[in-house]
Amino acid sequence: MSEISALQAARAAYQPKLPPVLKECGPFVTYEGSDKTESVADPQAIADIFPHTYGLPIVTFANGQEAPHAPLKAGVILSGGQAPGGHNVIAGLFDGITALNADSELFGFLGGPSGLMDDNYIMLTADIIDAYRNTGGFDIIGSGRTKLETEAQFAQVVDNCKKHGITALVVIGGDDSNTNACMLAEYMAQQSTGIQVVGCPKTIDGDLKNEQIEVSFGFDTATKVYSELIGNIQRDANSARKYWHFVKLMGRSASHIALECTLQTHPNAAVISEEVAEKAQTLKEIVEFLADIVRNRAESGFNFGVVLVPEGLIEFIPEMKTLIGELNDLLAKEADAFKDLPTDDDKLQFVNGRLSAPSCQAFSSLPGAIQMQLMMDRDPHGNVQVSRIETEKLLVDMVGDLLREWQRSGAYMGKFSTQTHFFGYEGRCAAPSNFDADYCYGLGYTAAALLAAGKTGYMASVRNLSAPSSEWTAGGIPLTVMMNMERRHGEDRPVIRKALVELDGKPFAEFAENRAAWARGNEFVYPGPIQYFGPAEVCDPPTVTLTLEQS
Ligand code: FBP
Repeated sequence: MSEISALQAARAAYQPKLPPVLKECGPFVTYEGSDKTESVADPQAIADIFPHTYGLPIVTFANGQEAPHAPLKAGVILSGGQAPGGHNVIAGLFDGITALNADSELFGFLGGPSGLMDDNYIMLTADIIDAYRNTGGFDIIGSGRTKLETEAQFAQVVDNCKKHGITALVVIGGDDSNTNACMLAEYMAQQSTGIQVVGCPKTIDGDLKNEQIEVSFGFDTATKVYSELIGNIQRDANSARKYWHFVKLMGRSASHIALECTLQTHPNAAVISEEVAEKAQTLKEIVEFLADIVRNRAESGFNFGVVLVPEGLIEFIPEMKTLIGELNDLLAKEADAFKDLPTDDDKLQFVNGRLSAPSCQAFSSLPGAIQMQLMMDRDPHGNVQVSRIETEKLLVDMVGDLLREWQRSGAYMGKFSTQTHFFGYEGRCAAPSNFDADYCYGLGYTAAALLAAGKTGYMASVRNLSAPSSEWTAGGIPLTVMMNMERRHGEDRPVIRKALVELDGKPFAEFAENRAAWARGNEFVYPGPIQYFGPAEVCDPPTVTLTLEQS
């Protein structure tokens, strides 16, 4: 076995805290059900597509008593981007099913959904699980972004499960993966396969949430890691007083990560994509807004500062959204012709000649490097890979150009030296905070209890998360509750609704109330690194977003 750090060795001994009902009753819980449920939108369309799994009650675990249970053979996959705590979900699931019956078995399908289709797996034994408890990463079985959505794929999954006698699958993933889990559950029920499907809410992006799913796992740890780094940069900026730092933060679409880090650290400026879309701000207006903050601070003698930019920003700027939509269609339809073009110039000409006039103008206004980044390969869902677009550099360039213009007319006298950063991969595989270690273990254990209760088409739900874990509750929410119809690739399709930052919500209100003061002064907060040993207020606090949302 490779060497492990002293911290990892100490963390291996950490026993995650379970919601009390699971701690007392193990997976042998009884449950209470709500009334028949409805989907968040388009109820008739969703009911028609999911006749076997629509309308199930929300399940809340109550009491329970140990009782004999047959061994359970379950399979598990990790799907999509890494998020801290994934290993603890698997550990909770393993402990849950082996508490039901010591002979239960857990198949870990390798590399995400493709492992399930190709029957590529390892048996997850107690020794393997023990080596990964409370660690970051998804390396125990790996992950992948293959889509699992066609009937032929589902049939292959059934064949593989039947071959091994697997009667339950747990999908640990984000909105797209759980949308696929919902379809798989419906297929399993429709075909009377007897195979249960349960999901767990994963993504650092924090955009898989609703009334029952208070937060997706990994968001807590990732935002704490980024906030530590931002705090360190703010201290450096405030010490050296010579640089403006532009920091791009991961989060494919929603700005929850950027907003949470802003609330934790109080930078001089933060752009929130959802506000940009709501106000239909142009790129030029965003640049003017930021340049104005730089100029005002220069007048106070502060030629330094920190700006946070969400990764998904570019797709929320109306003219860029249209441009990206056209590029996505073009690159999908003419993929072969485009792939064969030999030079970057040929590619630019090819694209320019096929865009609408306004998009052509928006495209031409961008620096060459960004144009090339917008033409890079799409992800399996046909989306631009926003993590590879250097929005922070784009903004630095454009703000710098505008400040130079103002300088020439005497409207600005300051200095604008810059540094750019992108924080994403630094936090995605960090060792889980106590919050994520407990939450993830609870989610995995909840999934086991849902399986024991015979449930299918549910997502594991652990709730009341802003309170200490001794007050957490657990249960399941039907996957169909989260679904609505959306236009994807020219078709109306059922998908789990993504949760964007709500501009009338408390976290955004807190930012809006304070941002002018944070822009003017140096009210930086330095959160420091995640702590595991020490007082609860240092080691266990939930995110500011969760605290405000539940206050
Ligand atoms: P998931 O939604 O699958 O959890 O992934 C989130 C994410 O971390 C985004 O924030 C980011 O845009 C993307 O993954 C990057 O993924 P990759 O490294 O596969 O390009």
